[in-house]
Amino acid sequence: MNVAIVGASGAVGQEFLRILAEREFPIDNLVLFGSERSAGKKYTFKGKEYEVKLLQHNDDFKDIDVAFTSAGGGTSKEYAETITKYGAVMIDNSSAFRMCDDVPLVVPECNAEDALKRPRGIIANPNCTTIMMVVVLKPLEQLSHIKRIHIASYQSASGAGAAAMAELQEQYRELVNNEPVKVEKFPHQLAYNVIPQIDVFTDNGYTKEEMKMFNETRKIMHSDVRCSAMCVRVSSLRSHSESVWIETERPISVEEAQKAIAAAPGCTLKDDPQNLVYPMPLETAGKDDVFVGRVRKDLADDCGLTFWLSGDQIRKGAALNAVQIAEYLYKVGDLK
Ligand code: A2P
Ligand code: 11C
Repeated sequence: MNVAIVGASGAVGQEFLRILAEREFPIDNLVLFGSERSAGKKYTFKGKEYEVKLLQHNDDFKDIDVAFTSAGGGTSKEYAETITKYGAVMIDNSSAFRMCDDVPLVVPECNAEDALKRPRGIIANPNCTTIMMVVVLKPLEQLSHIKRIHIASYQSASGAGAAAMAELQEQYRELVNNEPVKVEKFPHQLAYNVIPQIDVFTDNGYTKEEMKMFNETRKIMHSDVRCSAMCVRVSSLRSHSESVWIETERPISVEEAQKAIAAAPGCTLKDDPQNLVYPMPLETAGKDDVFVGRVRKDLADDCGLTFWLSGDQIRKGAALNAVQIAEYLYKVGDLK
């Protein structure tokens, strides 16, 4: 395969390099792209150095089979045609195309085969918070249809990119040294704080991040489920966590749910509260699975179940999910 990474210098871009190497993705040629800020910089992949090329409207994608793009929605929109013109499959991590009818939105554990129908050559990678939730919802939906979801998220700094992670670390240093705290990447100081806002507000009082959870969950799961989300930024560095309440058509017991989650691809059950065992971002960072614990009945709803999850936002929430999509296409012989 000839593979391109657009946004190679970013948090997700760097994770693409690690994951493609770890999983031995079959790469003949690798081409890295960025803006003027990183063009010319070198990154090592499997012991060989690669220089970042400037992303431009030219024929650089002519021989590319698959392009992983994670350089923001504006860049994806501007370059989609350039990238896909000669048949490259663009697996796009931005929100630019997710809700387009002619672009599949894919989490391989849920709807891998949707990736096969892509009239524009684009496959969208969902929002990280949505990806991690649907991986766990899938085995529960198979037990009984999920009608309603309430979710409160605890999202790490990494969701806002590499510079935001550095800003959080810098804020703690500044506070310890009694220096003024710089705030650029978040709406407020994040160190020693939680911020009940991710992305901008929409007209209904929800943020765009919260509306992504409503809309993307329905598209991925092919479901009429309604999802009401409260998305919050916390000071963990790279794993997102979520408290999820679901209402199903028939009541699901805790044991039934635990068994289904433990057996589901991409999920690890870590649910032993008596021994203080439940997933936490410090432990799930750097891992592939979504970790689930605190499974219990919803005391406010006879058909309700509630649980806690935590997973690495940069891996399963972004780069890993995109690579798994490419692996699926490769496995079924659907890459050019
Ligand atoms: P660059 O560093 O060259 O600007 P993060 O999500 O961690 O903030 O990273 C964003 C990524 O998107 C970076 O790799 C950045 O590259 C890339 N990027 C942003 N704008 C462009 C652009 N116009 N063309 C190419 N890459 C871009
Ligand atoms: C965050 N979930 O944690 C966001 C980042 O739609 O891909 C990813 C935004 C998106 O800030």
